[in-house]
Amino acid sequence: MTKSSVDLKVVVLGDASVGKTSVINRYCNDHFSTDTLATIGAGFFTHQVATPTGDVTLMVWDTAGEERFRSVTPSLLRGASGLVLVYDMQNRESFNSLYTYLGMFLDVVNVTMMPVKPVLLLGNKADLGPSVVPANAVETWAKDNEVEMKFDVSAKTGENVNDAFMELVDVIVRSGVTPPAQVKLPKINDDEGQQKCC
Ligand code: G3D
Ligand code: MG
Repeated sequence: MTKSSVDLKVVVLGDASVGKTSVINRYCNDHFSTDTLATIGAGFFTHQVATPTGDVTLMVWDTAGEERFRSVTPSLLRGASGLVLVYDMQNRESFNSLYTYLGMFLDVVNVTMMPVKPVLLLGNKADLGPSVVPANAVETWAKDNEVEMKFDVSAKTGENVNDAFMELVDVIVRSGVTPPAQVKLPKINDDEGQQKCC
């Protein structure tokens, strides 16, 4: 893959233990670990993506779902081009929290110029069986909030994870929106799936 010319930042938000770190680890490293450590603060993984218009370095920011870290979320969202919302399909509460996270994103990032809202909704842990959140509740929530991209995924099996992120990248790239949605950050190195923490 050629050296990328565009860096895009996406932020992953959701309650604690819904599988944010696991989903990112599956996407960026194609790996699932059963002994994930709770995320403290935030950190990012990078992933190189080939798109029809060129290569993109995606910075996927992982966050801690705990209430005590929520005050830092707005600064993390600055410069983001997209949002990944994650809930646990076995945990209704985690679905109910999504509205708060979406609001945080929309408060910071102006998406009005984009034809499709750059928000990806992931119901994680699909491998554990049917969701406790009725499909029509997800449908209604997505429609009310104009969230067009939604997938049931499993970080454990990898089901739909890649396709979901591909769709988000595609929407962001096709929108052609330039800064602040697109951000240039210094390159640390060219390794795929590398994690940085702060
Ligand atoms: P978080 O980053 O949102 O806090 P983690 O969540 O990625 O740390 O995952 C929390 C727990 O859920 C972990 O289990 C992890 O293994 C599990 N998990 C994450 N994704 C999946 C999935 O797709 N399927 C299943 N079955 N489990 C998943 P532990 O036991 O370490 O708490
Ligand atoms: Mg985590």
